[in-house]
Amino acid sequence: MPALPARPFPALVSAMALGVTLALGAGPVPGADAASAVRFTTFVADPSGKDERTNAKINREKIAIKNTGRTSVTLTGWTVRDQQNHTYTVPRGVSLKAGKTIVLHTGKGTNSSTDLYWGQGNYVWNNTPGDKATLRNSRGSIQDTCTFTASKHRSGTVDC
Ligand SMILES: [Ca+2]
Ligand SMILES: [Ca+2]
Repeated sequence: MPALPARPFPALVSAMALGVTLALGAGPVPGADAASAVRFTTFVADPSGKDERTNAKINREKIAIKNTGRTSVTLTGWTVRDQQNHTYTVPRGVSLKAGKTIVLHTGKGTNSSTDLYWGQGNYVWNNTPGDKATLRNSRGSIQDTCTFTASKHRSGTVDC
């Protein structure tokens, strides 16, 4: 019996199978990124108050990324993108240890082990429902998405 059924997306299926294998503790593998383990948690798409265009206010727009796996993941080259194709690329030297969370702020700031800064001078995430964050790994494979839905519109925050 073939290992993989004939499906429209064999590459995706094999990538998922690889992720599962790694999550089960296959150990460090060169190039492994424990793909499915890294995901969005909290998405503050429209923070409270007016959208005054100050850096401090813009940085209240943020999205948290968590490594739910058991091994550290290098995030360099990963991207976060909105529905309008504003794209943030994680710079060199950024990794996320098992169980840790890093928060991507829309505005400017100094990156640390807990916070990343997109460097935008204006808001990226829409105030209206429907904007969607997409997380891709360095190979361009989608790892997670989080949509600012109508039901969450009042609070401005989504639990992904
Ligand atoms: Ca806003
Ligand atoms: Ca947007």
